[in-house]
Amino acid sequence: MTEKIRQAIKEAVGRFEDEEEDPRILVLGATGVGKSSLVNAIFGERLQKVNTIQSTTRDFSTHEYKIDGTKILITDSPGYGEVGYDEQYSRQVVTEAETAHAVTLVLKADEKGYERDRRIIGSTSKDPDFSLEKPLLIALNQIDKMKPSREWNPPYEWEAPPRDDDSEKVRNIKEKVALVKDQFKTVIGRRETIVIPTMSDEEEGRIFGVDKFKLKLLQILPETSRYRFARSAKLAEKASKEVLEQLDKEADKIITAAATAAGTAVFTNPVPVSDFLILVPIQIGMVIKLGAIYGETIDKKSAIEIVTTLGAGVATRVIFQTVVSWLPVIKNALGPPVASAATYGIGKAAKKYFKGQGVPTEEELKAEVEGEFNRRRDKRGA
Ligand SMILES: Nc1nc2c(ncn2[C@@H]2O[C@H](COP(=O)(O)OP(=O)(O)OP(=O)(O)O)[C@@H](O)[C@H]2O)c(=O)[nH]1
Ligand SMILES: [Mg+2]
Repeated sequence: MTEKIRQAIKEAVGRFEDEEEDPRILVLGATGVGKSSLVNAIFGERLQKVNTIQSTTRDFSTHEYKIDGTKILITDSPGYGEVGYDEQYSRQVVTEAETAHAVTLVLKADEKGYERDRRIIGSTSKDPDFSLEKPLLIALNQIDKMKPSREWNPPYEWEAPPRDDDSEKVRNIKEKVALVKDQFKTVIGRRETIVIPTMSDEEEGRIFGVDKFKLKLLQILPETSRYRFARSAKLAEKASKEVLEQLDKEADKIITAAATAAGTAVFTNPVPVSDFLILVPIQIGMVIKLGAIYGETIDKKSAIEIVTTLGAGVATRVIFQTVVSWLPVIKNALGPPVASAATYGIGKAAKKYFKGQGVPTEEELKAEVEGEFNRRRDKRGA
């Protein structure tokens, strides 16, 4: 690898890091519903509290945590306090939500009504300063307490439509999820409500739904803090097969978006093959994001290492020359389909690597790259 490439990779990693923000999550919910337990279940024992920052509002406080070098900011809601104080409380929620990247609400599954929560969410939603873009992510926690409460036999498949042979527990969970969605839909206005049943008591082996809650959190976080969250929450760890499949889909979205961006980058001017370095920032960004999805932290040193490990699969002059020689195009210029296909190939190689499945063979890689090249070319021709 030449010094020029090494330098380009370092710069690209640096730029990506500069654009990232520490994830800031607002956790609402009454006293004792399990907010702290849920936060612990999300990040695991590695979460270390380093500081408490006084929030801008009177009652809320923001806790600063560190996990493997990443800072996570959690703003905790105090119990709802005296009755009659809800309007003021809601104003504080609005203020806290302004800086939050995601707003979550924890409810206890074995309660009814949620009058207080609904009143507060209702008036925050009506507030013109409240951002309409953020969906409300609800953890319907302590799902183990739903009837029959003595039964605990997960996994409970609560997402499928109701079936005649659902167990009593599954039926109750399905009904409750639908009910809560309804109860909050009426107060929340245009925003989306996502309800995920969870069990967040740290008692070994009893956690449920937290993997899905993490996935949803990833999806609602803005691009700028999503990957720091992903790395520290280790989404793939202890995830169900279903959540792992969803993560693969997230990875594919990242690869496709980068492949498109690479095509766009060379669209107006096909660039000389020797100038493929213009694609390094896009490809490095893609590799960092893919790493995050599968729980890997990538700094400047490891980016170079990964790029070297992936060998044939990565943004070196060699792969570009190889790719270009495979493809039936003008050999001295890098057109959009070539840029896209090469980026796609790198993405597929990186995904495989991060999933712990090694690196693809040259044949596998060639098939991916050619397939993508043909898809892109056909689309452009169409
Ligand atoms: N059965 C059951 N108990 C839970 C669950 N999640 C939390 N708990 C228990 O509920 C109690 C309260 O949990 P916390 O996480 O402290 O609740 P909190 O919302 O942070 O409470 P405050 O900080 O006081 O507002 C603890 O005893 C937890 O062990 C759950 O999913 N199921
Ligand atoms: Mg707490």
